[in-house]
Amino acid sequence: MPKPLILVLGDQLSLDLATLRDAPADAVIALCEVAGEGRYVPHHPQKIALIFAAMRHFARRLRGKGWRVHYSALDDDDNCQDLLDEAERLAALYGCGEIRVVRPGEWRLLARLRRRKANWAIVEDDRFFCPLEDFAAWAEGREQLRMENFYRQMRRRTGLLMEDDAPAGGQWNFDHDNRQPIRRDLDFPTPPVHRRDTLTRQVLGLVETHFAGHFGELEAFNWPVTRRQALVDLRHFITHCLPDFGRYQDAISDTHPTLFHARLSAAMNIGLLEPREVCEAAESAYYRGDAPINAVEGFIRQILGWREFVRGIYWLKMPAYKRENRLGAERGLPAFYWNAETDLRCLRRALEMTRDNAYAHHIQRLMVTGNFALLCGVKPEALCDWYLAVYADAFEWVELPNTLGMVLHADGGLLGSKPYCASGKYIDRMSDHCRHCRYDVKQVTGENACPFNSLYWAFLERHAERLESNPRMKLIYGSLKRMKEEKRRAMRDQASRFLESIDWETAYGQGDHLQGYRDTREDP
Ligand code: FAD
Ligand code: DLZ
Repeated sequence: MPKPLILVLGDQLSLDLATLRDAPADAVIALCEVAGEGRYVPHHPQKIALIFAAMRHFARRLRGKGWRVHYSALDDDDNCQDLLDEAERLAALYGCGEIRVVRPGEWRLLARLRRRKANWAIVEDDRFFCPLEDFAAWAEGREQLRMENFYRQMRRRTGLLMEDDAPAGGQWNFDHDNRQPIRRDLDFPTPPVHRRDTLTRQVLGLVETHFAGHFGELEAFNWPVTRRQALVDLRHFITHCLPDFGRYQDAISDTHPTLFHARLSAAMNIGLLEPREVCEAAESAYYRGDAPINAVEGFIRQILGWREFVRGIYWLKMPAYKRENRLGAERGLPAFYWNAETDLRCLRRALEMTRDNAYAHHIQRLMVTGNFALLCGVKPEALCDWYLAVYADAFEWVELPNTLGMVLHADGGLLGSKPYCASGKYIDRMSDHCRHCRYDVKQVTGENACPFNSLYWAFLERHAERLESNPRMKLIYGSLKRMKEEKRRAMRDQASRFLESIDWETAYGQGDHLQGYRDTREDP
């Protein structure tokens, strides 16, 4: 048998990867930095640096284990700058009969792979708890796909937080103990600072040179680029953050980007940490008595429940899922999503933190930048590409269902039973932004009124036909109906004036930072 070429993608950096586990001793392992992957959306420079630095360290680790590794660096003269072309070039160069790759996490790449003529073998990705065929079997025949039902099944299947047949602590879900707002006296743990070795410093220089026009700063780069660094982050989270994770999971801080969140999604998504070991570390903390059940259950639910659930939905529904737009949203993105120049304090801080760290926590993504885009009617395509670009953990299998489904409700309620729309009142309750804001969160109309308020009511009016019969929205539509028409008109006008004042990206790819990106996404 001629030796295979094993292509390891930048988000597959795990020694236990299916293709590596079964690799013959003479296999050539290829890791390829290519401009094509850096540019199909304008990724945040920290995301590109994370992937490249982690790839370079992983190649070194593989060599240390005795593997023959070919590493295509971005500035190699003979680099094709496209993943699939480059792998085919290397297969020819090394006389490999077959190219093996674990199923990529994005449809665009899988679709391209399936159309290739060379001898590609696509191997299932088993770094998840739930194989895709099991998810499809679970979904089969169900009228509604609800995370909570799926999650309970996953708890039973994995035994995580299970005591015989019963959930630990006597309940499946402890969210009633969570959801506390920000408090002035909270002391947030500082994440570990990772040393930048020569490889990482070289990558930072490379990214600075080649991706200078992309939105995002490199200066604060502090992502784990090796498994060892990722384990340091995991230990830090379990010791210092997990005990308070549940309580303050939904809180938003004007100053602190991470609060008690794990900041582990990027490491898990690129293969430096296994979701199972992360869940088991949290479970052990509970049984040691180091973290309460509401925190541990809430945390495990995010990974065993939401993370697996959105992946299942993605592969079940793609490629049609990406075209969904049930609320008929047609606006481009507000231009300030690319420069953080807005006087809405909550948005400004979420965007600044995103720019500086390639990170914003879930509630900032869902209830600040996401909620604002939902209320304004930003079209899924524009918002999804933004989320895919700006976060270090962003890969389409997880980003798209969260954005299109959870945030924009563009799938008609497949992923979530109601839109997560909210007025300024919610942001004021959960955060300390509003007291720094030029707008008054208590006002709905008038020059100083918080724009979230009128946008919220205008959104509800606009989509009444579709949403008012939703049992979870009945209460709020009751309030809307009780309002006098005069007040409703004033709110509508206020929202319209605000929307007119925004600088919108009218066509995708219009801004300098986006020029040319659209064309690089799929083979013609
Ligand atoms: P924590 O809050 O500490 O949560 C722990 C872990 O749970 C995370 O590391 C993550 O692996 C998992 N998790 C939590 N919520 C979700 C969720 N809704 N879906 C899937 N996994 C979840 N997550 C990504 O990994 N990549 C993305 O591209 C991504 N895009 C998102 C886009 C939008 C619009 C929204 C609302 C959410 C998105 N999420 C995404 C989910 C979530 O916001 C991030 O996983 C989380 O903020 C990562 O930070 P953390 O590790 O500190 O998470
Ligand atoms: C995100 C990314 C970037 C920026 N660059 C590369 C790269 O140069 N080489 C590579 O193998 N992978 C990269 N990735 C990750 C891929 O985009 C990812 O594997 C696919 O989107 C599938 O999830």
